[in-house]
Amino acid sequence: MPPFAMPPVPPMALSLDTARGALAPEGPMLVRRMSDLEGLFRSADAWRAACDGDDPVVYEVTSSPVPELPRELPQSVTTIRPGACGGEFHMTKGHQHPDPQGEIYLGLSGRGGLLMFDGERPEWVDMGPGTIGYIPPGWAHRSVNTGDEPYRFLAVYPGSAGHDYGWVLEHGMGLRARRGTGGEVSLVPYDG
Ligand code: M6P
Ligand code: ZN
Repeated sequence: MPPFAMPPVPPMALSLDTARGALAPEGPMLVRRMSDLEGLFRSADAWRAACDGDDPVVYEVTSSPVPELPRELPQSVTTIRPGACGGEFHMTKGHQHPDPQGEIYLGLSGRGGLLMFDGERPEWVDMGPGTIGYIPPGWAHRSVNTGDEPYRFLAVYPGSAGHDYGWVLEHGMGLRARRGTGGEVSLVPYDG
């Protein structure tokens, strides 16, 4: 019998509470605080001050029970809280897939952006409820909350893709999303 005939999880329905970002049944849950985002914001001083303060939760990731294994299609719901650090909007760490495979995001609530970078070219996709963002193979990806409410999205990705965070620390993401004086999004060069 081929291995895919004995799946680690059975066929199932999941319920998604878009207002709370909850999945049922639910798998692992991840909470990332400001102190988990070292080296990512432009202003190291602002980042340190936030860590030394209340070290706020920046985002939470709720996963389905589908495991990150080859041939599986795990799902997760990420909620990025509103806010900024040194004028830069709250964002995810961002990662590259060590096994270059695509990924799909579906905006659920709030306003955000999907920043992608292939090492040379950055791309920005405005995200909101009902927007599907497509991440092609080989593009690192980071999500940003550009609004005043929590920004929430569903992700579906190949279970063998993996998460390489070192790639982003080494190569950057091409652009930074800063909050303008009127609250608007200002995209600036990564070192700007
Ligand atoms: C989405 C998916 C996850 C990812 C999460 C948080 O839900 O892309 O695979 O873990 O966002 O992003 P990061 O891993 O960059 O912190
Ligand atoms: Zn990914």
